[in-house]
Amino acid sequence: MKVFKVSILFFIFIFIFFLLMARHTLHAQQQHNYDESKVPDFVLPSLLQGKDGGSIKTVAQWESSRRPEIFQLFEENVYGKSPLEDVKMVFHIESMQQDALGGKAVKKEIKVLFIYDGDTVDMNILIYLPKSMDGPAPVFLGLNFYGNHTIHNDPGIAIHKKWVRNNDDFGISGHLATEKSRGVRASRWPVEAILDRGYGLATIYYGDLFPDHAQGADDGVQGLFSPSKSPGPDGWGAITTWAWGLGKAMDYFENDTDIDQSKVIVMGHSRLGKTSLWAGARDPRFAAVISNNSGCGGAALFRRRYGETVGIINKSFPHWFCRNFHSFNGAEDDLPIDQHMLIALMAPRPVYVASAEEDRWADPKGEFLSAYHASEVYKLYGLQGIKGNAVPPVNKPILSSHVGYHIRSGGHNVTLFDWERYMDFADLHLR
Ligand code: GTR
Repeated sequence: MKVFKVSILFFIFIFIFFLLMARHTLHAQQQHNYDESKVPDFVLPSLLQGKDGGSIKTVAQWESSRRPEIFQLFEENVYGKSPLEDVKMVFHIESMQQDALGGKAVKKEIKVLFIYDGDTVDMNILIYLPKSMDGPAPVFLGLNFYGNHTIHNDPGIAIHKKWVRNNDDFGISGHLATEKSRGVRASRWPVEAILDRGYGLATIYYGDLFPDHAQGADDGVQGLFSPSKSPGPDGWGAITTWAWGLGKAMDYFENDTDIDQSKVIVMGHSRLGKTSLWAGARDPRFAAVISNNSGCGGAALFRRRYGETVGIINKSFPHWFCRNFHSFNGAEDDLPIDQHMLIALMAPRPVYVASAEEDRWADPKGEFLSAYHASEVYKLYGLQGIKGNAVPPVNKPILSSHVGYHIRSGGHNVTLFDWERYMDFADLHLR
């Protein structure tokens, strides 16, 4: 009897011990640091040293061996792979207006139908092109958070019927968008200013591809392939699915003679900035890539562990990355990559990273350092990257080099200042 009691006590003790340990680990993962003096020492994985230890000295070596190696590491450990089988696509012109926005723009709404194994999912591209253009227009392409109708108060934009995140300020409840949310995100999409500078704008509601919640996969594109092909540990998360959709928009642009397919600039903010970077890495057809306040899993270096960390992001958004990525919670130094390598995958194409001074969660310094370290690969191409390793002064953009950067005053947002710099950068490098 006594032995029995002792062993029960022993088990209770062990149980409590493990409970405390688990809590401690969880706590350690959720803590975030905003103190620069507490950023740990770290060594970044080398860009120009291959897996076999050999050093990469030429563009040919980079393109044939190191770049594919790094790309695969990102697919397997961070974002996940999209299926090898492809879908069929049908493009429908849903609307076409020659004198939109008071005569400034040609507006089109294109429904892209993805067809696989008898099932369909649709993605809707809203496009504004400058009316004054002669010849195909260069275009900025970006996903949006609440629906195409939220980017402008143009009454001609269709309102989607997909799942959408509730937002009291935007009058969105019951996960359904209504007329009330028309134009609510217009401040982030200065359509007229973009048109005035001779660029077009194309945008897609990201929920068409993967509704942004942990159970969203089957209600978007992944539902076409699953359940028979549900993703394995290195299978696609939401970010890869969103990036996949951006690539499909590029397929559409190749069929639209009003769009200059050689000048499509993919741009995204926050989680959609993580997505624009990954889309640019996956698809070399994007002529330039822009990351706006993309932070952890975007431009910021994981190893700095400043602001949002791997453990925190995987806990809050378990569906964004592949399952393998979760094994790096609290273990950033074990990652075979860091985000300077993601930026380097854009080379030799122009890439722009933007931070905001008050957006500490996204780690502005970590975003800058990624851009700085990626510049090594641009040098291989004989192109100018970012020169010094000091963050430039606030609101003083670096534009002339192939790797651009600015830190803007203010918080986590997309402003006219940001857009104007993206257009300056595109004018310099693409026109
Ligand atoms: C935050 C998340 C960030 C960023 C942001 C956004 O909650 O922690 O990584 O992606 O959302 O996308 O707005």
